[in-house]
Amino acid sequence: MTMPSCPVFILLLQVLLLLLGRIHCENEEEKIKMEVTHLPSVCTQKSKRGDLVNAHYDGYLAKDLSKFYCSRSEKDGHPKWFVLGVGQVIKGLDIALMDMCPGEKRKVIIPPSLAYGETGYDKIPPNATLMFEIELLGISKGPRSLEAFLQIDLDNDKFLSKDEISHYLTEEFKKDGKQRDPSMHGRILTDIFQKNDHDSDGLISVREYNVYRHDEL
Ligand SMILES: *[C@@H]1O[C@H](CO)[C@@H](O)[C@H](O)[C@H]1NC(C)=O
Ligand SMILES: [Ca+2]
Repeated sequence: MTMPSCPVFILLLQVLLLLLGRIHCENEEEKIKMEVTHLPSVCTQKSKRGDLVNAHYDGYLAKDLSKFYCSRSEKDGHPKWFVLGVGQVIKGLDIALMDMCPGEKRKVIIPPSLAYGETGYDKIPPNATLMFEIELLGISKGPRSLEAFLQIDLDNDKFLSKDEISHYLTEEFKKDGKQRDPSMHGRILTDIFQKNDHDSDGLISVREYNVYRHDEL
């Protein structure tokens, strides 16, 4: 093997440094700046991916602080319910709302790459950095979280079959180790399908599972 000649070597080195520089810059760009503006003295739980969270958030354009969105004035000012970390809100908010206590408030600055990107959206111009004031009001997990749905949906087809729910019940019953009448399993299963399989196709869809049940609040 021959060594590359000196000018070629230097060129390679420069390209490498350039690439490293770019990666570094891109990482910088991706970052969200976060400031906790209120932390409650008691924190019962912290928000995480898959939780159904209830939050207020007001959005501003960072460049002139003009307000483009206010959850307090939309939908009669009811706070938003959404599943955290699954893309129901922009990426930046999905990240900024993680690890928050109920009652906590944050001020966050979100780069365009984690918001509406190079195209923008509606009132948001292209390449806009956004500022949000967020307040997490509540966290609801429970068996109706999207997290639980995905856990039950073994074949990942976004429908829960009787087999999948039956398997889930078996696993849940094993956890607490209590003796149960075997017929109870079947009764629960029948009950679940009666209450949730609204179109009676023998499968429970995400909507039927009611992951978004708080949407209309
Ligand atoms: C947005 O940013 C991208 C990448 O930096 C750039 O190529 C593009 O021209 C920008 N668009 C506008 C409208 O400024
Ligand atoms: Ca399924």
